Amino acid sequence: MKQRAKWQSPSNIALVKYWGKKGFQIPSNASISFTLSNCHTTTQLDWQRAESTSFEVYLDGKRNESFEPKIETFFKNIIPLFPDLANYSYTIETTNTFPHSSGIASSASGMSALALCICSLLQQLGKIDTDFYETASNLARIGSGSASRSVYGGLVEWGEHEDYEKSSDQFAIPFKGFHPVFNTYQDTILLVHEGQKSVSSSVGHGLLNDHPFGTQRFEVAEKNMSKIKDILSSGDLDKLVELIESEALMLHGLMMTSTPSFILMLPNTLAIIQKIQTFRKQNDCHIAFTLDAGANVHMLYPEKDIDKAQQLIDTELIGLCSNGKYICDKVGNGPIEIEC
Ligand code: 2P0
Repeated sequence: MKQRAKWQSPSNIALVKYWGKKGFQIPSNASISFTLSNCHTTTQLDWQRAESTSFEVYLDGKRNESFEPKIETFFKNIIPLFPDLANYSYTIETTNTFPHSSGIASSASGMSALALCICSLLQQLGKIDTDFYETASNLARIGSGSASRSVYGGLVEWGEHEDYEKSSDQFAIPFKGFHPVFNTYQDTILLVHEGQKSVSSSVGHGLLNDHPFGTQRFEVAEKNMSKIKDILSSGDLDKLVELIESEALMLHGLMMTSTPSFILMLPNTLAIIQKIQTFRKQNDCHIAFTLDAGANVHMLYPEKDIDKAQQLIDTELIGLCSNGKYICDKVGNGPIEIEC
């Protein structure tokens, strides 16, 4: 039997943000994201029976020992769930479609791709007795919270919330029944800063412990999850724009008001935000922004606004991007298993 699995798995962009944990990889509030299409990781996992667990990680064909401790920690955390995983040595070969230096987080796509490969191994061993993707999402979460949402296409919810049936802190679920406008939603990622993020996600999540506005944030996030469910079902884009921009600014506001504080926006981030808001007012469209924990801007818009968005980029935004760079992406269908 072949001792290899290969999966392509996408990144995602959160609309209501996960920021803050209660306990080990348990989110302080539920979150919801669009799965992307073009920004993805492809990972091949090879395994061989061995006396003890060992790892070799290759990135773009080159051994990358700096990733190996993170992978080792990940396996240490999932082996208690699936003890058979301890009986192998692993080779992990991974490539991303987006450049490493772009400042786009690869943990969601990378950890979900690896989790899916591990699930293929577990399936071969006959060790998966619940749903394959639910197991993959659970393992991906243990590697990186946002990765739990990357195992499904479309819109994906993670975290227990009373308005989302079968929602769980352990794994993400696909959000069904959304308005068709979201089948073709666009995400243009405007690269303001290429390079490493200045605050790691573990430090970032930790900032919410004892944060002066932490409790309020988690309450607002729970309410925003209720609101966005209605918005995504009805396709009310005016309300969507208002909610996602507020979520993005709140995320950054929380980082600005924590101890220590972090300002992750750069002057061009703010300039882009203002250009987007002014253009929207003047051009009767639904082009909006959201932000990750960094300086880059995700410009989200429906397919009907593609021409306007391109005009905005060409005339106003490209000069504010690092080396004029931006990445065109859109909602995607989720991971793909690759023959190998
Ligand atoms: C999100 N982010 O919902 C939020 C919004 C960034 C900003 O989840 O510690 O890499 O690996 O569970 O998932 C980034 O944090 O954190 C993140 P870990 P993760 O997408």
